[in-house]
Amino acid sequence: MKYEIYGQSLPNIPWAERTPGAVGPVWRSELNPIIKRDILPNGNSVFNSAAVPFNGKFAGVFRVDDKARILRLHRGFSEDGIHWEIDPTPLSLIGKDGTKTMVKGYDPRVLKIDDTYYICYCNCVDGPTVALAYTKDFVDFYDLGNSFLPFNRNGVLFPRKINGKYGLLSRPSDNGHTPFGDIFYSESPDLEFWGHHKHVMGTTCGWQELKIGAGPVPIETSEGWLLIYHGVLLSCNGYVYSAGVAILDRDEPWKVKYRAQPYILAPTEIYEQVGDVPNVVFPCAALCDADTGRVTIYYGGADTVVCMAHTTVDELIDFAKENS
Ligand code: BMA
Repeated sequence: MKYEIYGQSLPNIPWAERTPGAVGPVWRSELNPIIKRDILPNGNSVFNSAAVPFNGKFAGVFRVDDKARILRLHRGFSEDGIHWEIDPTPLSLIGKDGTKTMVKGYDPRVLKIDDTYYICYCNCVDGPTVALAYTKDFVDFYDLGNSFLPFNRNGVLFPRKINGKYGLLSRPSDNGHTPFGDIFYSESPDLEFWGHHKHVMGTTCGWQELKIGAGPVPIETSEGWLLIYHGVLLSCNGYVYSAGVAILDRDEPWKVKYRAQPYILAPTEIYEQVGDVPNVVFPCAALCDADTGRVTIYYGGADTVVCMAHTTVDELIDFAKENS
């Protein structure tokens, strides 16, 4: 390994070597889509979801749009990170007064800090905005409330405090299918109150000309924070969502060190091109193994299914450096 991942060993990371003939820094799982739209009888689709290592296996929080087309979050469990069982009962959060409320939200990201798993998602109760919740056991989930005023989406927490404060990336937006959007960094002493907002990066051209948003939880490496993000272009047929890679400074993550111009993944497979929203690749989670540098990305395909792709920390960092 050329570069180091500052994180845990994950010898059981779901993994496949590069597919013969695959071009570029990322290769898709040949098992895609790993979760089909009809895994739950009451579900219309399952996509844009997040997995984490949990008790030697894996747990996750899944975006399930139900058959009334209400956006719900569901917990799920897996022995191998590939084959999942999703709880058919949508997640409810326990509020400060002890009452439980079913979440109406989407696009979760999940990470562990100390002994707690945090879920950062888009809450659509009072207009879309970034909200946080936590669990210690994937049984009881607690509400931490909205982090920002509406409208904001694509909230992604950093996995440790930076300069003594928690860090969060987000993308201020509008109430609809926002035709703009840059990534910002915010700080908090307690995960509840956020401020000191700083601009991180904006749109450029081509696949990321219209808006961008953070994807999986950033991966800490010897070169900086590895950020996989999505970018959107407007074609004559609507929005097209692809994924890219950037490296942010470790101590000042609002500073971009490298940012690859070409995408790392774009909707070119049938399960990314055809679905409820065509032409969407939307990464929400990445597992990594500090010993081998392996990285496995979970992403939504066409707002319909969950897919997986593989790469390594060396592939991503070299790609970002060589194509900045
Ligand atoms: C965004 C969100 C994402 C979705 C994308 C493409 O606004 O709703 O969950 O994947 O649009 O439809």
